[in-house]
Amino acid sequence: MKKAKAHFPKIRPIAYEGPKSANALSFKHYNPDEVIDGKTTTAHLRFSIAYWHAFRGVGSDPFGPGTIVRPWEKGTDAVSIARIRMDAAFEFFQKIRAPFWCFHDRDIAPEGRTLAQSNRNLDRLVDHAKDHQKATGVKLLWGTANLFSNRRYMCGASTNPDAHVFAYAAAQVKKALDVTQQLGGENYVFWGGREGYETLLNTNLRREQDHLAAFLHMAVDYAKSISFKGQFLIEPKPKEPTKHQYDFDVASGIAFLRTYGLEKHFKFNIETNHATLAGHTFAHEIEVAAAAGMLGSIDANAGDELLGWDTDQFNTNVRELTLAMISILRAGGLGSGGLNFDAKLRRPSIDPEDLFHAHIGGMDAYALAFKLARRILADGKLEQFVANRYASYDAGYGRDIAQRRLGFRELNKLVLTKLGEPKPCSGRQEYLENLLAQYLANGA
Ligand code: XLS
Ligand code: NI
Ligand code: NI
Repeated sequence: MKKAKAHFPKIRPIAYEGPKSANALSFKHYNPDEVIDGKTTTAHLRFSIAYWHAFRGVGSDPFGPGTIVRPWEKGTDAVSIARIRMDAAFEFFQKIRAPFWCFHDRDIAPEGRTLAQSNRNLDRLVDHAKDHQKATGVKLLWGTANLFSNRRYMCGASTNPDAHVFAYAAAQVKKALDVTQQLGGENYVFWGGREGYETLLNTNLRREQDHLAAFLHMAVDYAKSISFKGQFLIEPKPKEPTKHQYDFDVASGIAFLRTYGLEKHFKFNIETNHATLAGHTFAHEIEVAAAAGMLGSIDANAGDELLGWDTDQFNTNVRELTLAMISILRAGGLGSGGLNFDAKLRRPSIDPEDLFHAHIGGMDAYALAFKLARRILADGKLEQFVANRYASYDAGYGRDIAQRRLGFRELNKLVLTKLGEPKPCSGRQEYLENLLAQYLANGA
């Protein structure tokens, strides 16, 4: 591949300079090459850049069009612009030291007048991406299809009342799976888009859920037929764009998948801001997925405590991320998943340099949280506390309860003849919060 012109000429590859560095364009905690337990930090954290935000985000909101104008967005031919944009993107991936990227089909290539034309455009950009991946070593964490922007999807894709739209969405996802496979994608994501409803006055909820399940079964069958090895991921979100999204949260996602016999084929892509919109903490969603053996990947971002929509901000809340990391590490990590920055610049952050500040902050916060979580787990105080709290189920009648060897009759007799009144025991929440605060204050 011939060397392209630099799109971020003033910015050198970001280097680790340690927590005391005064250089804003350096990592304070993310030391990509540091080897921990035989693996580089890069391989542990598997950071990924979200193409739609980093390279298609323009800062628009319902009150005005974009504010962010990139110097490389020049020309009249949409496919040529898309190619140059991709050059800029891969330069960024390398300079920010991200080993992965993620995209929707329509992020990387313009939609054509027909599906055939859209597919041709996509093929051209996929070829370009292949060359870039080869030249840089950056890999595809996951691919997905945009089934929500085009007008045809205004009433949903697979849950659309019109079977014609369902068929179109199927054709689009078939192609998205093909190209994800061609680029070696390690996962494929299904975020609900407009799979939900606004009013029951025009909606048959049962039929829509049946159709969504039919769609996912078709995806599973097709992936098998092409020997696609990537992991399928559902990304729950409770609301936005529709008022009632069907994949509300991880728990309802698990129920949906089990109802329709899909649970073996899917894990979850958990997004911080979607968790909080559902009224959960980030760590709660991770724990629910992990408990079912379905923790897949993370869309790393943050919401705003005061706003009730998906603000997709970069997350620098080390406390929140440390708790999340504890849950992730305890579950044995993310496997083929990673930490994808599904996060965007604020509307007035218009310089290319802001892209670097944003991602440096997100990466550093996660890297610090990772180290803190490792320390906390290695220390074992928290783990030991929780283990002790449940110790009564480890032996005797407690173990018989857990193993379902006793019933109400036996326990009734046991309480009446032997056990009597239980002795209450403190949950020690404040003590544990202080312990956590101490870990955070002492640093990694
Ligand atoms: C939107 C979602 C979306 C998915 C990919 O809220 O987070 O960006 O991650 O379709
Ligand atoms: Ni997301
Ligand atoms: Ni989101």
